[in-house]
Amino acid sequence: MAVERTFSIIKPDAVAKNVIGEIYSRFEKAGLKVIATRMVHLSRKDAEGFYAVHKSRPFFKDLVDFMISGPVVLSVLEGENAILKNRELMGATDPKKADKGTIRADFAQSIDANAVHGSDAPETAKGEIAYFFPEHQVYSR
Ligand code: RTP
Ligand code: MG
Repeated sequence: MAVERTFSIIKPDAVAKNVIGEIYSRFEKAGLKVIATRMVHLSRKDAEGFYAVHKSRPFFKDLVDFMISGPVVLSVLEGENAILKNRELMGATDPKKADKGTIRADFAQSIDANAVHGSDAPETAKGEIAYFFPEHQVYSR
């Protein structure tokens, strides 16, 4: 299994809940290393650009409004099978459908306020990482 990188966002609801450390701890216990990190309050332009793939979806405006409602934590995670591993740790998009013990089951309150984002494929991971982190701010180890 190859070492991969994935992109993670701890969304405004989870930052407000004070569970940044809890979530990082789950990444680390699963063998994922935080190799880049930054807390930021996204601008509307940043959030719209990041979610451009969802532009025509009915939930786009609510999603962007939510993502700019407070600070978020952006991270690059590295490890074996990192993309799928992170998706498993996150659980289903809708926390009501998320497996017990996943981040969303434990910390999310709704499909909008669902605690975390994680890349869904190698190409999207690459693009999402590059959207927020220049290569010299990513500390592979
Ligand atoms: P994410 O991109 O945040 O990791 O989540 P995901 O892959 O599980 O979900 P995705 O389909 O990519 O949707 C991105 C985010 O949009 C919100 N959403 N709302 N109301 C709705 O039907 C709906 N569907 C999606 C969620 O916050 C989701 O995380
Ligand atoms: Mg997605």
